[in-house]
Amino acid sequence: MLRIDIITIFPEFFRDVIDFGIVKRARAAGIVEITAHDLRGWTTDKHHIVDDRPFGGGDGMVLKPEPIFAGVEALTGAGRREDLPPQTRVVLLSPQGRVLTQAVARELAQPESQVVLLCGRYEGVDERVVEALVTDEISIGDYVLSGGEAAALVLTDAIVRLLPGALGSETSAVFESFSESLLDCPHYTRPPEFRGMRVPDVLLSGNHAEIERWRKDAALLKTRRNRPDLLK
Ligand code: 9D3
Repeated sequence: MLRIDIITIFPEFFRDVIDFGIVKRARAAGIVEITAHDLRGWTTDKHHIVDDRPFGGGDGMVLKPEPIFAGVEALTGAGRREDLPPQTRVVLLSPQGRVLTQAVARELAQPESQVVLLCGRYEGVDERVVEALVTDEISIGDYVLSGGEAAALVLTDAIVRLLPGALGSETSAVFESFSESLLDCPHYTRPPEFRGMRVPDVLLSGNHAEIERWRKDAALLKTRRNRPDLLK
C-alpha cells in the first residue's frame, strides 16, 4: 500500500475531495492511504505559529522550519533526507519546483512506499527545508496559485490512478505513451444530431478502418491547434 501524508495548514481542504471517484475506490481497496495533517499540530508554542517574517526584509511571511521538520520526522522516522527510509519521498509543492509530468507521477506511484507532500503557503518555505529534508521540489505549471494545496491534490490524483488496481481495464502502457505524444481525438455520443450539430458521418458508418484513420487525423489536427509543442 502507498501512503500519502499531506502536511498543510488547511487539512479540511483535502477531506472531502479525496472521498470521490478513483481515489475513493483506491482507498477503499487498500491500494492507498491518504491522510491530511495539520502543520499546526507540530508547533510547540501557545499560539501554534507556523510562519514568520523573512530575514532580509520584504513582503509576506515564510513557513518556519521547526514544525515542518517535526512533522516529517513524526511521519517518516527521519528528520533529514539522508536518514529517510529508501522508499520514502518528501515532496515540496512550490513554484520553484521542476514541472510535474506523467513521468514524475509514475516515479512517485510506487505501491510499497510513502510520499509526504508539503504544501507551501505565503511567500514560501524556509529554504533549509529544501536543503535538508525535501527529496523532490515540484510545481504543477507556470501559473500562480495561492498555495501548495491545490497542487497537492493534482499530484495525488495523478499518482493514485497509476497504482496497480486503481483503475479498471481502461489503463494500459500503450494508451499512456500515446496520451503523452498526441492529444486525444474528439468523442461523440448520442444523439447523432443535437441542436443542428451533426456527429461526423464516418463515426456512424461502421467502417472501422476509416474510423481509425479519422481519429488519428482529428487527433493530429487538435494537437497542431492546441499543443503544437507536442509535435516538435
Ligand atoms: C512573487 C513570487 N511568487 C513566486 C513565483 C510568489 C508566490 C506565488 C505563489 C509564492 C507562493 C505561491 C504559492 N504557490 C504554490 O505554493 C505552488 C504552486 C504555484 O503557485 N504554481 C504552480 N505550482 C505550484 S506548487 C505550489
